Amino acid sequence: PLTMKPQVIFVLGGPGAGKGTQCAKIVENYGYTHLSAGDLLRAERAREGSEFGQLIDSYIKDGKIVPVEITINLLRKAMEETMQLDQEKFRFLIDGFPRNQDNLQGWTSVMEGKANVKFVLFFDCSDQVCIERCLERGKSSGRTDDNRESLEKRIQTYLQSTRPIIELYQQQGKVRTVDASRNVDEVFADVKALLDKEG
Ligand code: UP5
Ligand code: MG
Repeated sequence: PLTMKPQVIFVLGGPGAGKGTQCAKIVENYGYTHLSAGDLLRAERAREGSEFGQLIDSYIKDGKIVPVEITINLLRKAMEETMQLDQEKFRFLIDGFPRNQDNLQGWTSVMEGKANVKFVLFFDCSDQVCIERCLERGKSSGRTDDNRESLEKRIQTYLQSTRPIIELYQQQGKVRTVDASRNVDEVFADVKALLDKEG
C-alpha cells in the first residue's frame, strides 16, 4: 500500500514557552500527532532496562542537550509506530527538537528525504516569562528541571544552542513566529490562523 511521507512541523521556543500546551490544543483541532522529544526522553529514562536512563537524567537536570543518536531513535520509532497503527496519521508536531547543531545533523542524516519539514512554529516569549511559568509549574510538576538552578542552565542552552537553529530556519523563510507571552487562548488564536492557512 502507498504510505504517505510524514509531514512535520518543528515546534520550538524557550523552556515553558507553552509548546506542549499549544500542541495539545492543535491535536484537538487538527489531524496532527504530538511528539515531544522531552517527553520521549523522560519516558526512556523511566523505562526498565534502558541503558540511557542515567545519562538522560543527568543531561536533563543540567539543561544540556542529549546526544542526538538517542533522541532521533525515539522520534523515529514513535513516528513509525504511529503510522503503522493508522495510515492517516502522517502529520506530526515534533516539540522541542531540533535544539542544536548536533540535533539538526542527526535529523538530516536519518530523516532527510524520508520526512518533509513544513515549517518551524516558534513560540516567542521573554526569558522572564519562561522562568516564571516553569517555576509555577515546578510546584506540582515533579520535573527535576523546574527549579531555579536547572532553569538558568536551560535558558543558557536555549540562547546559545537553540536560537541559532531557529535563526537558520528563519533565513530559509521557514519560521512562523507566534507571540507566546499572552494567555493560552490568545496564543492559540494565532496558531489557528496559521494552521488554517498552511497547516
Ligand atoms: N503555560 C503554558 N502556556 C501558557 C500561557 N500562554 N500563559 C500562561 N501560562 C502558560 O507550559 C509550561 C507551563 O506554563 C505550564 O504550567 C503551562 O500550564 C503554563 P508548557 O506548555 O509545558 O511549555 P513547554 O514550552 O512545553 O515547556 P517545557 O518545560 O516542556 O519546555 P522545555 O523545552 O524546557 O522542555 P522539554 O521537555 O522540551 O525538554 C526538557 C529537557 O529535555 C531539555 O532541557 C533537555 O535537557 C532534554 N531534551 C533533549 O536533550 N533533547 C531534545 O530533543 C528535547 C529535550
Ligand atoms: Mg514541553
